[in-house]
Amino acid sequence: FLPHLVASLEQVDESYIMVKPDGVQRGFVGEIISRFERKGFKLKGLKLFQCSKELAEEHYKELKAKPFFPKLVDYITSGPVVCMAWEGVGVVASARKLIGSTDPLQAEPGTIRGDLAVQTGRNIIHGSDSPENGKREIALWFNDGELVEWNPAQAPWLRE
Ligand code: IDP
Repeated sequence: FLPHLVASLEQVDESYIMVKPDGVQRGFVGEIISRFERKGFKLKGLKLFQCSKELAEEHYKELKAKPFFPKLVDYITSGPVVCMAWEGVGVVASARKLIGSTDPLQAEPGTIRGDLAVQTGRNIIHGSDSPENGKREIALWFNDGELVEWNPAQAPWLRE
């Protein structure tokens, strides 16, 4: 394999990132967007949004059997969220690292949850857990016309 061929095979992923209602109420929208921007990922969609109970239940349907599910739906619908679609090579895994563990007390300092939160039930941010879920969640939270295809001018300075 020639190195340039290997590089071109690297998968471009999409991650659905959402500032949860506590993150919006606590004033962390700018800081959270900034961390993804600084890393070098590409923003494709962004909106402030009041989510319905139905959408919250669909988004978290894999957790439906959990005892905390009703409280989780109440939490996510308790105020506006900021919905984001981010694109890049490895963005799903990298976003999970930037976000940190589900329990903010277990999350490493330097991560978003490690720096800014103290409880699983108020962990301020969501990030897709697989490239498949990234695509599914972006399609769930955004309409086609809300996503923008564009070429960031910094691209050649981020990846050789
Ligand atoms: P993740 O957000 O780190 O991917 P998941 O296990 O997929 O974590 O859980 C989704 C969300 O459900 C968490 O971010 C958190 O808001 C909530 N959650 C998970 N476990 C608990 C719990 O034990 N108590 C309350 N809320 C929980």
